[in-house]
Amino acid sequence: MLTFYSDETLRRRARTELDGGRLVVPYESPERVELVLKRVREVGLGEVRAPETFGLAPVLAVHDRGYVDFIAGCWDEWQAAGRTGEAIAWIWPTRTLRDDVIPEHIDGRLGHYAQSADTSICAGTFEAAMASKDIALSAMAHTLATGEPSFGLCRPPGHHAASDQFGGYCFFNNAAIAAQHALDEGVARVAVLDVDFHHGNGTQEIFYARDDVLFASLHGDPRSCFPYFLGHADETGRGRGEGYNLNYPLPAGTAFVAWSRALDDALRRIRDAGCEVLVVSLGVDAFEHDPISAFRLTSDDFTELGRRLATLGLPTTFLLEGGYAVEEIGINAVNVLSGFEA
Ligand code: Q9C
Ligand code: ZN
Repeated sequence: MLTFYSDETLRRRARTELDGGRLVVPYESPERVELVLKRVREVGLGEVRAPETFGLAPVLAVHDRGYVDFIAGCWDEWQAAGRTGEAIAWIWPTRTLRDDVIPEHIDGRLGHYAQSADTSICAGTFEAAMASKDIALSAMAHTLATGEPSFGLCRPPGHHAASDQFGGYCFFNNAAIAAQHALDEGVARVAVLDVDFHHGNGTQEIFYARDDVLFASLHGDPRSCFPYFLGHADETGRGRGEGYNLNYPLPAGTAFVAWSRALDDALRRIRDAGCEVLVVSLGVDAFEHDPISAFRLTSDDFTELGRRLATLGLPTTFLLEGGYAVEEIGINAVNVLSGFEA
């Protein structure tokens, strides 16, 4: 299987994440992709290729123009305001405030475009996000051209990024951008299967009212897990999108037996919907030792996940999302890909 990778993703090296009232070194670190790349090479998964550049048009196909401009200019604006730390949102248009007038001040704009305070913006964030979506697009382009599976070593991840919001370490929604690209190339219906521990709220929001993308997500129940405010089972889609959004919220402590029952149901629904291409939002934070998650998948379970995905027989693009047990991230991500090819 071909892997797409770029050093440009390493240009985001945030120093701060607000975590339990402290500023810590972010869980979403540059070494994550370096370790996965190392494992790809160790097991001889296949060629590692640099991405093509696709520009902003495919980003603007799923994200709001004002939002993209904000991500592009935030760091400069923040520095122009004389700030020394990284850009962190701290006020939001919550229930009792107005959200229809976008502020001019950088602090207000940050609150408008942020969904959580865990994700600081620093030098290189926009450049890394651009490289990440180019990796996703290149992987999808390869799958479309050849029918062969591909792996996009995306970083930063994407699935929490909504049409006009960043958060959960995500800026551009790589999976949504790749799925939309497939549609624009003539595919009639794409499935996005999100196996990251966290609900893919951004992907859900982007495609919620549409029937050309089936979104299915297995995740920690939002009653007790990030992102807390989306991902319930009764979110089934809107308008013509009704029935094309499938959430499988699962309790903390879920292990592979229960997890894979939800997986098999999602695979059946993907089959029944006649999807022609599969995008896998491949977070490996469902791993038993993930430091910020609560499922109990083992490294071997990830291999079995890959095997079951292959039973769909669809052209498939895997895009890296979360996974923070840095020691094992390479093993777990590559186990899925090896299982798929077995
Ligand atoms: N600092 C992905 O897996 N956790 N994002 C915040 C408090 C947010 C995870 C913890 C988790 C986001 C792509
Ligand atoms: Zn996650």
